[in-house]
Amino acid sequence: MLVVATAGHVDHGKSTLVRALTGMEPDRWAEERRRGMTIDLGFAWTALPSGRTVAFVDVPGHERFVPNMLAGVGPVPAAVVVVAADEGWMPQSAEHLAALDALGVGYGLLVVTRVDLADPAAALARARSELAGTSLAAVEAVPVSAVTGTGLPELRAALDRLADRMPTPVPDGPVRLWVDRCFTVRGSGTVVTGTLGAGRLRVGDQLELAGSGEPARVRGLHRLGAACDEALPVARVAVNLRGVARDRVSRGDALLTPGRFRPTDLVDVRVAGVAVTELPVTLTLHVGSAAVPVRIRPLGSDTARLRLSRPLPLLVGERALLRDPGRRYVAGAVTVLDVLPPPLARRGAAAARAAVLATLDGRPDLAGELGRRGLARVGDLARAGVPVTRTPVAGDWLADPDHWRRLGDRLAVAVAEHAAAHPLAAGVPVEQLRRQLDLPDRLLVEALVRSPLRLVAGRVVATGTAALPEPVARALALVGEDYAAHPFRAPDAARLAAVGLGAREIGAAVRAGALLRLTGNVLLPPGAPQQAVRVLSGLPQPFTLSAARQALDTTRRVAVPLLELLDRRGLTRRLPDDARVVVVD
Ligand SMILES: Nc1nc2c(ncn2[C@@H]2O[C@H](COP(=O)(O)OP(=O)(O)OP(=O)(O)O)[C@@H](O)[C@H]2O)c(=O)[nH]1
Ligand SMILES: [Mg+2]
Repeated sequence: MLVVATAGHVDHGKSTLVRALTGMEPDRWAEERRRGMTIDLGFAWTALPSGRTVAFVDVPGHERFVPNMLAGVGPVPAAVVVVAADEGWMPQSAEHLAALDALGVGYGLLVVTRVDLADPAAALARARSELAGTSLAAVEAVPVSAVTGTGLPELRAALDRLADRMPTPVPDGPVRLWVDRCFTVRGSGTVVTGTLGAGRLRVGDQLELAGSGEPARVRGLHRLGAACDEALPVARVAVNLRGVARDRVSRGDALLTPGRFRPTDLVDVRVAGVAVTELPVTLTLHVGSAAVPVRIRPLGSDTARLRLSRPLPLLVGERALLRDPGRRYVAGAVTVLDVLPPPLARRGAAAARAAVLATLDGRPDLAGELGRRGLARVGDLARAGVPVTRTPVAGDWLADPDHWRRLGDRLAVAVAEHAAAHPLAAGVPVEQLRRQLDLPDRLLVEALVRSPLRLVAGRVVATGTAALPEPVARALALVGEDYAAHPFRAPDAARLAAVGLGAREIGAAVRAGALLRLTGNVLLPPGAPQQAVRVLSGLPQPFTLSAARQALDTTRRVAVPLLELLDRRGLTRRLPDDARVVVVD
């Protein structure tokens, strides 16, 4: 389905044209028909020569109703700019074009109407020159008279060609349906309408309202006035919502796929068409069908931070416009650069931020986002419109590779410093390191632990003799000489006391991985199990405890717990007669 909005000055024949093409009445209100003037959005549709459908969102041209016009064009991907041959280019022709250009609407047609009243050449030439340099510069132009029917067949054909050029919609994307109408149907409850630009809607779907976060289930679905079970983009749809009171939803709200958007009230943007320092402090931001007052904080010559008076489900790269509702003009074209901007608390933060914003163009860029943020959650980036194509470093956390390496280094330094200050302490608690490195999640600390660091019972410990205090390292060197001669002979209590290894020193050495504790104070070098397996595989299999003891040149005090350790690690297997075999894999 091709969905197009009309645009153009009051009384230039937009509604008459829609009526002539569709046979439907776009002016829904009695007051509109009485005054011969569109006040609010109108909807009408018809089949094109190709058989496909075109649906119109007909907008008011009067300057008082520009906010309604903006709600109509905001969510629609294409526009028909209407100029009357007899009146030519007028103020709202210009304002509507400025709005379409600001929103980046690049698909459309120029229609010069009322050609039965005047030669269209002058109006056409002027409109062409006004369109030049805007997003609609390249559109086809068609002169028509809705009264005599001149040009209508050509217009239908041009609409078909426009439909051919439109980008293919994404049916599998998340739904963000900007509500442009909301009403109650007796017996059915609340109904909202909108233009479904991406994603599919089905009866029974669970959605949520952007404004309140309230859940809303699709109770019924209409596409162009006909009930259906499913609607694919692009389509005009009416959605009957279960569980939503009429006063809980209004134009400017949006129906969302749950969890796929993150409404935000703080965005950093680029503003085109005006120097941001010349903007008033407050303006109205128009995006989708929403119009929200915003406070503007300039952050550079063409970038600014907007504080929205209510959160909107915005995406990086989104186009919007700023308008001065009092003075009635489009003040600037907005491109959203960041929907999760960092706070600007420190001195100099605003200038630094301006420098960052100067490098952004609104194109979602995962590497860039991670480079700037260091760390980010998968969901936050996806909900901001940034496709996530990398694997998290921990949980749902993504990290910039350089930042992650630096964090790893800082963690090692922090653990080493702690060990130096508290030589015999059992490592540093994960939570303490999380605070020290200012990380948002303990999972990140745990993921940063890599050799020679080790995670032991909620603490990060340094392993290896290098991490031990000097006297302990010296004592270990002495026992190391004993082990060199007899690797499987554990030093007895007297020897341990002689070299200065008390209970605390032994504990530190064991945690650091410099000693292996078999039981109590039965200690071996950390590589003893592997070495033992090498020796034991040289024995005729199976072998007895006594054979093992002799081959390892050790005592029962060591051999019994050592073999039990090997059994537990699956390196040896104990047979029913208490003999063992080395497990070969
Ligand atoms: N002669 C002639 N009159 C036309 C033509 N198109 C529209 N009109 C007349 O122009 C007047 C305004 O037409 P509308 O269709 O209401 O104009 P509009 O652009 O929808 O106006 P707003 O919605 O108020 O902005 C009406 O009196 C129409 O009958 C045309 O092609 N030829
Ligand atoms: Mg009208």
